Amino acid sequence: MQGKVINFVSGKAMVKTAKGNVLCEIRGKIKQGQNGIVVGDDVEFDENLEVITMVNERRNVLVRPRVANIDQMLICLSTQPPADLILVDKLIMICNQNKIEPIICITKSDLQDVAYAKNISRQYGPLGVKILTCSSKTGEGIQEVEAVLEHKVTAFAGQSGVGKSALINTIDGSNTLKTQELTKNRLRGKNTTTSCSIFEVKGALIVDTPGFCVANLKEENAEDFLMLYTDIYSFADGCRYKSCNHIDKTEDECAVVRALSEGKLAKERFDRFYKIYSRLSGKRKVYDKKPKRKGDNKCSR
Ligand SMILES: Nc1nc2c(ncn2[C@@H]2O[C@H](COP(=O)(O)OP(=O)(O)OP(=O)(O)O)[C@@H](O)[C@H]2O)c(=O)[nH]1
Ligand SMILES: [Mg+2]
Ligand SMILES: [Zn+2]
Repeated sequence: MQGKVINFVSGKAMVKTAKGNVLCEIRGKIKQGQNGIVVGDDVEFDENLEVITMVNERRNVLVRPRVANIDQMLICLSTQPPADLILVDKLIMICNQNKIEPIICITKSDLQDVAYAKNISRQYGPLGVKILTCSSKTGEGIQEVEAVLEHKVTAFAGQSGVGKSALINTIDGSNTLKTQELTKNRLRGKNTTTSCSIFEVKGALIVDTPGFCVANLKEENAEDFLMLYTDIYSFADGCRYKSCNHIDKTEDECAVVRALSEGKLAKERFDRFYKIYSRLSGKRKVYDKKPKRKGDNKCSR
């Protein structure tokens, strides 16, 4: 019989099947953990023995949280805590790298005006990323969020405190998931959600994550990094010189400079890109390292 691993309970895998959930043993060659079976795995199991017999090939697998076969990522951002758009850029890159569809979800719309959503649209609209706005408090936009989740496996990602668990609770019409007020600790990146499991909510499979980790991102060299900024990469293709630095050129020479002046690429997004790109390409040392504070969550970036 076939099913999907939705979480682990005392060393066993909870497998969701068309006929309900079955708690299966993990034996023999199939192991749980770093190189073994993970949440999201599609598996075959022996119905009588309730033992997993095979793990199907994965479409993708992320490192932290360890989760496989994600269709789309709902990247949540809001004004509380203030949005970290470098993190949003990086989450989109992780999506591009792992064939996951990124969707931006502006949460807590009751706390900000339309100008905020417009600014986000200006920066991310040109990428073709879907942008939703919602509030768990007022219910605004919740139906639109539900519609994109249907029949898909979606990982909820974004900074701690952005309202991921609250949003899942609202969609579910329950209070199953723990949420927490923003406190000093929260702003330092201590997550309320600490484990990774899949929930079935109104025909959608949802992974609530303890703040996604950009440890998933393999930004080894400048060229690979540029390719993951798909919008900038597609403009860079039109530059006159092969080794264009996209910065001190004229509009005639450089398609990126041209896109910036025509408003097809947001300056803020380019600046965030360039800061890391120039460090990777060794062009300029502009990477300002912040000293680490005690208690900072290792996994918030
Ligand atoms: N005003 C307002 N507050 C909200 C909304 N959604 C969530 N909150 C509040 O934001 C705080 C954090 O929400 P959580 O759902 O715990 O945030 P989270 O993203 O799951 O955080 P982690 O689990 O730490 O990653 C809570 O105090 C919620 O009540 C909203 O739509 N409007
Ligand atoms: Mg949470
Ligand atoms: Zn250029």
